[in-house]
Amino acid sequence: MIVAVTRAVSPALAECELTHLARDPIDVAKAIADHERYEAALRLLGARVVRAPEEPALPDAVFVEDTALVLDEVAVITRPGAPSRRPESESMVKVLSAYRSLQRIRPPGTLDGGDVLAVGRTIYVGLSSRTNHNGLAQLETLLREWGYEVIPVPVTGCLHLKSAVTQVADNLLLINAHWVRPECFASIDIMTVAPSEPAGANALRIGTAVIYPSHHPETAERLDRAGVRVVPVPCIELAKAEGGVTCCSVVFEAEP
Ligand code: CIR
Repeated sequence: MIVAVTRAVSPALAECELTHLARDPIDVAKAIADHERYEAALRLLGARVVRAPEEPALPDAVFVEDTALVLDEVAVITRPGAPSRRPESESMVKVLSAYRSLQRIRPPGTLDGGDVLAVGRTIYVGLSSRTNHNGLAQLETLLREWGYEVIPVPVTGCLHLKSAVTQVADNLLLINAHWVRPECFASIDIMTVAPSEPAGANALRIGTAVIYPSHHPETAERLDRAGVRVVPVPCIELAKAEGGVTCCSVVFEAEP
């Protein structure tokens, strides 16, 4: 069974952290409606949606991806780089302990789940404004016993590694080559985003399909031509908060 942990949009979303975008008014009611469409897309693709407890006082709490990394063997509770986001982790501990044994990133390490791209046994970790060398080193130590290779990847111009690159098929990455160097992923095929859609590299792969923002139609067309099934979702309001489709869930395999 595929589990997708999500969390309700906070009514305080408009006070979210922002790094690269100017603050643009957010229609929270529309963000909530879009988020419901996103959860419906997860269910359509066979995932069981498990909602983490609401955190109405934490503006960015809907972006659960940043709080945890779940692998087959273990879940790692992260220590988000933005101090305002650190209280989001505690309620994820309760949810994820039902599925995995837990490890934690500890101070002075910081690591956002949005900076972690797992491709098989290789874990690419973005060195962004949110994830530091200490966090990366802790992750490497935690995962060594299971034979994962942790590879640091410099990221510029965007918030997280997965703003710049995500996996869309078995051996295919979707990438914005201005934000991350394609050479970092030497053995994997690369498809670039449409030039007019620089934020289009964030796709959420579920099985053989991807959940993908409906506001990036040209890149969606490229994915379609490459044989990737695209399930479009509206997510412009969450994008104003610098969120994408991977950020709104933590997806993993679990026993039924
Ligand atoms: C933040 O700046 O932390 C939020 N406003 C957006 C987080 C998006 N998360 C992600 O891409 N994994």
